[in-house]
Amino acid sequence: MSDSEDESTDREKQLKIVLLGDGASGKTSLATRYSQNQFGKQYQQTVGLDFFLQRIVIGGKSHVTLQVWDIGGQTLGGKMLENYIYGAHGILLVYDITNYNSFENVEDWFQKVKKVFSEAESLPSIMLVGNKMDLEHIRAVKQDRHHKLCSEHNLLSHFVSAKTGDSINLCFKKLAADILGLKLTKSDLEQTTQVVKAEIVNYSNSASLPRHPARQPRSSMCSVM
Ligand code: G3D
Ligand code: MG
Repeated sequence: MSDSEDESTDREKQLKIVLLGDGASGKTSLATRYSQNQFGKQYQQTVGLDFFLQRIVIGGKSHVTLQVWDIGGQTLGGKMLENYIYGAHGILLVYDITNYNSFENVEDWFQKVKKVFSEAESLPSIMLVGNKMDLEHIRAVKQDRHHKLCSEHNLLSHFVSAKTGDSINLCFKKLAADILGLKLTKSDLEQTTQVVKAEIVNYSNSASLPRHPARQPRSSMCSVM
């Protein structure tokens, strides 16, 4: 296959994934952990909107690029929100398992997605993500409630911790596999469930650290699609 054919295949397989959910549910932390394997050093945002690209392999042979969007400080009433959701192939509806309110509001975030896709034939793949699993001891949302909401709205389900990194790669892989109609293999599951220790940040030194490691193919400026 020539280089140009290679590139066009890659372009075809770029999936837009949008992180939605209440402020402080951990969207930016999830994005930072996934893109840079870091916690607590949030990337600089451009006018409250940002995305990065992440290449993954599913089933050992299907290459796909995820275009992961963080909506920044946008709230449910935010003017730009519908533009961010527009064209998404996958949505992560994120809530904080220690904050019941953030779970209750998932319904409204879901309705917003339905509104944006009301003219379309089908909804994107949507996953309910309970974040902050490292705080299980102060969990405020019972697992039953989580699973009930998933079955009511036909949502994929996942629990993660942006702090420890637990299960984050698998979360994105599961969503991408669902979008593409692919099955995850045993090796996909094994490779992506490892727990990464949260880094202890020395805030007095962290200001001088580079925020964007060179190997990360991400854009610091982007336009609304
Ligand atoms: P948002 O982008 O959805 O608004 P952030 O949320 O990513 O900014 O996270 C909000 C706060 O929750 C941050 O704390 C962040 O460190 C914390 N947080 C995010 N994910 C986790 C997690 O998995 N576990 C724990 N324990 N905390 C998490 P601060 O104190 O900076 O506001
Ligand atoms: Mg944020």
